[in-house]
Amino acid sequence: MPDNDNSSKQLEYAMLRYELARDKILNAIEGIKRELELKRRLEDDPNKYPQIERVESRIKSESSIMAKCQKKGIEPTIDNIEQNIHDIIGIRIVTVFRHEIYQIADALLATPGINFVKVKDYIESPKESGYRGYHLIISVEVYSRGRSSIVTGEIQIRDLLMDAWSKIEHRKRYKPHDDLSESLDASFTKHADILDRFDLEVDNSETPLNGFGISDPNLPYVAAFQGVVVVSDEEPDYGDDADTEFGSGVNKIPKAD
Ligand code: 0O2
Repeated sequence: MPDNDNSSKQLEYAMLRYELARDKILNAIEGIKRELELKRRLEDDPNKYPQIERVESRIKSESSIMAKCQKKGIEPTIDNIEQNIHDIIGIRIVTVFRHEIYQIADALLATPGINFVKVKDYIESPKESGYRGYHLIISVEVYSRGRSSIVTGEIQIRDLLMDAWSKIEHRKRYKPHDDLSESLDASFTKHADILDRFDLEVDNSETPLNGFGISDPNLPYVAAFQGVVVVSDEEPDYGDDADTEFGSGVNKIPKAD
């Protein structure tokens, strides 16, 4: 991390931008969660609406940021960090059922101010470890020091079974403090597959995918799930002196008529 006075001030300002962006994303999620809770309370069939079981968030620690810079082979400058590391803000949403993951992703991407950058679908393509989850990289605009900045963050959406496995595996294997026996190592991967089968079995596939009332297949953001990226009428103008530019990483195409 840069060590002179000016750099450490710049770092503090960068961290402020991350905190503002995290709060903005959390606020959007809270809006979705509360509306769903209300719908579940007021409507005839509460199971029609997805349920957000819990929301967690963290800002990556300085040592983790340094480790990630090393892993990516980049100098740990603020510009490099802002442009190459997209999970400094990490937000996790836990749903009850598997299909609800996609409904929540849908709802998020339909929220004004939340811009789609990239999806990593570790449910369709689990990691070798057995890890499953739906990771959305999104960006939001924040204002500080009289300027606008685009800040990216990662939203991990998992259901309860995926989350339980991941939490235990995170403690015992993913970020281990002790050596893991070979048999437990293999057991994690085997049980990820077993849980996946159970997860599919209990998933209520009858629940309509438009339960939240916004998942219209004609809406352009739905294309995001098909690997095409989307969602704005036109490229926003952040001005020449915007703090960071993720323009090249944020792959926006105009809405279809
Ligand atoms: P922590 O402690 O949870 O914050 P990238 O360079 O960002 O594209 P990366 O870092 O592999 O590639 O990102 P990716 O694939 O989105 O995964 C990052 C996060 O997913 C991790 O964050 C974990 O939270 C979770 N994750 C990924 N793989 C596993 C796994 O095998 N087991 C578990 N339990 N979690 C996993 P961090 O920052 O690594 O860790």
